Amino acid sequence: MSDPKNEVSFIMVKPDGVQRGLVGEIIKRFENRGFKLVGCKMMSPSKDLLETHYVDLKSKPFFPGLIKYMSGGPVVAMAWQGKNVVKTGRSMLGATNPLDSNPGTIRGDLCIDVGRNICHGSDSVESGKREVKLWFGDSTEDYSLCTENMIYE
Ligand code: 3AN
Repeated sequence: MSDPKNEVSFIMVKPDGVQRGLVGEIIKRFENRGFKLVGCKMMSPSKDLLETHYVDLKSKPFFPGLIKYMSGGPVVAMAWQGKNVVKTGRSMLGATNPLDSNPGTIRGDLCIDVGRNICHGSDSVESGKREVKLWFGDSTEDYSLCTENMIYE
């Protein structure tokens, strides 16, 4: 069985989050929790990449608007690693519709519109692997090369 401490989630600050200067706030919450940033890049994703990323939503009426919004400026794509990072990351982000997100979550504290919900987080361990591969290929970092581990005993 794979080591749960190696679980990865793809977390993205969307164009509205970048434009509003919320990159540091979102990174801070994941770092403070104890997760490890193993991949990070600012980029303007191509339409092809976005359509592949959101392939499951292709039939939704909001799909064209979603691709347009996500193409509206640079994003910060990140890979985060740690125990239960997918499920915990989703609860840190809050519900898809910010109006349903609890205070204390990223969306519950920082936004109000489902079409401008500032961040993305993988919704399953399998999606985490797929999305990190899609956005980073094999170029994430390996903390096993560090001599000290400050999170787990
Ligand atoms: P999540 O991002 O929480 O995993 P998904 O995967 O269902 O939610 O939706 C992906 C993105 O599509 C959302 N983050 C949001 O930007 C957009 N979206 C989802 N539902 C709606 C909706 N009803 N109207 C407009 N945009 C939506």
